[in-house]
Amino acid sequence: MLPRDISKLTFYGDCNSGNCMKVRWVADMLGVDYDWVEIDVTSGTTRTEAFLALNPAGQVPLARWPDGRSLAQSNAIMLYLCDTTPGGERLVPADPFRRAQMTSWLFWEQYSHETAIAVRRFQKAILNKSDDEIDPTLLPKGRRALGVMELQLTYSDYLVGDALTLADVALVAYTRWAHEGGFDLGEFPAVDRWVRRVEFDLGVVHAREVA
Ligand SMILES: N[C@@H](CCC(=O)N[C@@H](CS)C(=O)NCC(=O)O)C(=O)O
Repeated sequence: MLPRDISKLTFYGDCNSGNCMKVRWVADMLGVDYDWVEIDVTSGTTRTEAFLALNPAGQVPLARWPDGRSLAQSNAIMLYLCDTTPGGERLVPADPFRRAQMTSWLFWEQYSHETAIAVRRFQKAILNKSDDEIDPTLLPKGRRALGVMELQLTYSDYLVGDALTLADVALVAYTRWAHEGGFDLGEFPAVDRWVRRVEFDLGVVHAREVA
């Protein structure tokens, strides 16, 4: 059930979704006051008329304000939170080129990383499909994405320079769960070290220790 009226910023999200958790981590880091409405993405709730009225794409995360505004897309929500919350500038470089580098990683995450690593993890760990039932292109595509990150993180501690930005938050969301999708971070040691670094910065327990 979706609340009809809300009195403060409300996030609709599923705690098993990296896209949803990245929004939550940023909100928590910035001390944003919000309500969280848990929506299991396998329950069909995102396809109900009530939810589609808020987000025609039928996806979480979704941010909704009491004045009626709603915003979809995890990376857009994170950017908006940083742009409108004191302290948000800590996660977004002031220099326009650095900011563009961060945005470049955000687009890459959604096009080349999430579409392989998050999708394979969803099929394997959430829908419990066997490897035979999963699109065989996802494994090499995800490994290629991890290889790109490995190359960058061999040279820098964070994806953009030497400080945490939204690029790290966006990309750690599913990289930390990559093992659940059948990926071995042991093959990508710089990525593995970076995952622990970013989890520490976010105050998140290491994913493999939770498991
Ligand atoms: N590009 C979107 C992806 C959102 C997305 O894929 N959401 C999934 C959960 S991770 C979802 O809501 N799936 C439910 C559905 O498609 O019905 C974002 O970054 O917010």
